[in-house]
This record gives sequence, structure tokens and C-alpha cells, in this order.
Amino acid sequence: MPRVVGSLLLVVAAGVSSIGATGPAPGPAPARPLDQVVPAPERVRPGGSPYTLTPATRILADGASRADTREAARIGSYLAGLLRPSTGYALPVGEPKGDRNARDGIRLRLGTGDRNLGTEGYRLESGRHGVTITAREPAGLFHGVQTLRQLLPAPVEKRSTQRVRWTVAGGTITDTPRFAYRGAMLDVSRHFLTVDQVKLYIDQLALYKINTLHLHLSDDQGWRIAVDSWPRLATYGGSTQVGGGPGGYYTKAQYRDLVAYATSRHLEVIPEIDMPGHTNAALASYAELNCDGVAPPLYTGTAVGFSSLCVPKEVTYDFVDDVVRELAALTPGRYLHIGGDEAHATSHADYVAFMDRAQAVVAKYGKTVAGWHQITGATPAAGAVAQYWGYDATGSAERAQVAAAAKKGTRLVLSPADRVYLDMKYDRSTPLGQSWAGYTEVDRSYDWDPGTYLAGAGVPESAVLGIEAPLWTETIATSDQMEYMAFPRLLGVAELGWSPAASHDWDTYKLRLAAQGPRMTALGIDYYRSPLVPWPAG
Ligand code: NGO
Repeated sequence: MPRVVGSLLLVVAAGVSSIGATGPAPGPAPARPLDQVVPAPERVRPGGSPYTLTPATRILADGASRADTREAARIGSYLAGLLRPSTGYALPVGEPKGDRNARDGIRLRLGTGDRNLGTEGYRLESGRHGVTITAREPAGLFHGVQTLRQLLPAPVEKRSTQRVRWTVAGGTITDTPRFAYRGAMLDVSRHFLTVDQVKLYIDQLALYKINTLHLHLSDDQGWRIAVDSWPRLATYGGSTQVGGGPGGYYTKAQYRDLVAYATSRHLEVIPEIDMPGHTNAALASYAELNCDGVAPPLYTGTAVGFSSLCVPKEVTYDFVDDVVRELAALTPGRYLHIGGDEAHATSHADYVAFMDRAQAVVAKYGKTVAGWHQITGATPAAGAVAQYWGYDATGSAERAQVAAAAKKGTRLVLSPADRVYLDMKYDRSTPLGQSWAGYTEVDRSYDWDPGTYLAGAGVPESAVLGIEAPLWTETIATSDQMEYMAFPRLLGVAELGWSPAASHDWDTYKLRLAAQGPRMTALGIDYYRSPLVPWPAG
């Protein structure tokens, strides 16, 4: 396992390991230090005996109630599914009661533990007799399992049996997130992404404790979700994409399956229907949605800001009501995103009038409004979430408008385009992506603080719900291309969203990031080998 040895050498270079400076001692490789996890855990107390998995290791699920035990067992089965192929061990999942071997193994305990763990926190204790993960809520247990996964050697991610000593260092991790909202967005409109492509991305996000998947389901180039009351939206509006390919859309059954898959990985799905601009696919599908009653042709280019729903027409609100009603029925999550960006073909008065009515429809169907930060130029509904996608060149008036809304209770999700837009090129040689917000190398993407980012405009950290990394797909169509643009920047986003501000430090982060290289390789993630990160050789 040359790659693992490489990553351990790196850790030595960081001075956080007890391995001598001349390299690892002969014999079994020492376990990964407990703090070599992305995102960095809140508190780590190393020490005590390590635990090594054996062919007899069991996964023991236990809960404060029957329901908790069942949920812990579900998470246990997920963990077993991850570990069985590479370890070759049986890893049976059961309850500890009456089990003679209950002292040994991986114990998952749900519904107990310190109240401070909240909904997503967990505690992981590793010692001679095993690893115990305790959480109050399922999401916390699931995140603890992701930490355990990262504490095992990188080949654990491979899908064939590996000859490796599966040792977890001794000690305790107590871990809760800094921000409640840690998101990633996929633009499935510019290039349609299949259910399998999205599921693969979901699995990759879960490893780094991302808890929100925002799906940009409609834009000028394609409408990607079946709507029974307006069927041509999907069948015609979804029939192409950027460059003129065949496009595609999700049937309701496929979409439900996708949402259920995300839920099983503890991600909340936020569907977006972008309105009133970015609507050419809808306008092309139904002539009556256009002010002049004439349907434009389908659009396969990459320009923005040229389309608008017809704000004065009543049929527009029948359309909005039907679409929101059907989408809300497919959405167990709290939010429905109504876009609102780049409505350059809509007058300001029309924009404000449209947003008033569209937001009321979202509330009518029991959802909370999310929108791009331009909705702060209208009147954001109570409890609305505005997604800030400005960048260093964004004017102070625009920032002030966002800050004023935050003062009135609008919560902010930060997606600064020159930091976390995953479609921005890393440098001028990046073959994919765009550069309108500037080149965004891995250090620039990581090196900012969501808590103080808009402080200059008067936004306190308490108004920041979290952060999100959008992946726009004008130039991106395959999973390899998605991975190349998202990884490794997505790990930095995950860390900014989860880890305490005090742990923020590029020089130590880049070493932990480098140690993730072999893991991403083992997972088949085609990541960008940034020259700024000391990746292990091999
Ligand atoms: C902008 C625009 C999108 C583009 C993206 C490309 C927002 C919120 N609207 O971000 O339509 O796809 O840039 O980087």
C-alpha cells in the first residue's frame, strides 16, 4: 500500500505523529491520527489502545427506543456495506443484548449521549475492545460513521479485498458542526445528469458530511422534472441541453427514488425552479406563458438573462401554482428554491410583483422560500433563505441590500462565486469551466471565513445559515468532469461549513487534504491534483 505509507510520511512532516523522522518503524503501519479527518473534528483526545478489526468483528446497533435501535441498525448495515468488500470480513449487524461477544466490535448507539451533540453531532471512542459511536439523532450517528471510515486506511474504499491491517487509533472525538447548512448544488439543466450520476455525487458528498443537495431543475436550456398538469415542460422543454444533446428529465418515480437515496445519506434535497428569468425551456413548451403568445425555440447556447415569464398574465400564476404544488408533494424537505437570479428581461416592478405572488404559493404548499440573493431586491417572505453568490467585485449597494434583508430576518447561505463556484477554472490551463469570477485555486476556495465574509456590509455570523458549493454545468457533462471540478475544492467547502473557526488554517488543512488523495483515488474520484497540495506520491 505505497499510497498509505506516503500519506503517513506526510503526517510526519506535519509533526503531528509520533513516528520517528526517519520514517515508519518496521511492522504494521501505525494507525491514522484521529485528527486526520476532513472536515476537521471539533475536539480530539488521542490516547489509549488502538482497535484492529478482525474477521470476528461485529457491528452492534443499540438505541434508546425500538425506533432508535432500528435506525442504528440501518446505519450499521450501511457501514457494513462500505467495509465488507475491502476487508473481506462478514461484519454481521445485530443488537448487543444477550450477545456474548458484545464487548467487542463497532457499537452504534442512538438516542443517548450529551445534549450538546445536537442533531448532527456524535462522539467516537476508540479503544482495545472496539469503537463506539454515540449520537442523539440519526444524522449524528451517520456523520460519526463517516469519521470512522476516514480513520481506516484509504484502501478501505476499494471494492475488492485488500490485505491491510484495519487499525483505528485509540482516543475520543467529540464533534458537532459549526453551520447547520452545508450544501452542494447540481445544475442538471444545462447538461442533464442521470439518476446514477446524481447518486454517485450524493455518496461522495456524504463522506464529507455535506447535508444538503440543491438541484437546479430548470433553466433556459432544459426542464428536468415531470409535471403532470403541464406535461410538455419535461417532454419538450427537457428534450435538449447545452450544445444540442438529447437532454432528459426525471419522472416522478425517478425523482422520488433520488430523494429517498439522498435521505438515506442524510442529505436534504432542495429543488429549484428558477423564475421569472431562466425560463426559456418553459416558454418554449407553452406559448400561453409568453406575453406575445408565441413560443420561442428551444435554446442550447449559454447566454443568460434573456427570458422571462409574463408577469401580468394570470395563466403565469396557474403555472406557478401547479408546478409548486406538484414539486412540494415530491419534497419531504423544508425548502423550495424559486431562483430569482438574473431576471434582466423582467422590469423591477414586475419582478417585485411576481416574487410576492410566487412566494405566497410556496407558503401555501407548506414550504419555506429559498432564492438567489436577488430576491432581497423584492420583499423576502418571513423566514426566507437568500443564497448569496456575489464575489469580490460585487458592489457595496448590492451587499448592503443583502445585509438589510438579513437584519429583517432573511437567513443567508453563502456561495461566493470566486470561492465556491465549482465551475470556476482553477487556473488558466483548466480545460473545463468558466472564469467570469476569476480563477479559483484550492487555497483561494478554502481561505475565507463564512462567519465574517459579509461582516463589512453589516451581516453578523448569526444571519449565516451556512454555505453551498454550486456546480453549474454549461461546460460539464460527465461524472469525471464533475469530479475534476468539484474535487478537491468540495472538501474545503465541507470543512468551512463543519469545522470550528479556530481550526481554520491553510497550512495544516492542505496536509489533511493531501492525505485524502489516496482515499479519493481508491474511490475512483478523478480529482484535480492541485500543485499547491503536497499529494503523496503514487
Ligand atoms: C450564475 C448564473 C447561472 C450560471 C452561473 C455560471 C447564478 C446564480 N446565475 O450564477 O445561470 O450558470 O453563474 O457560473
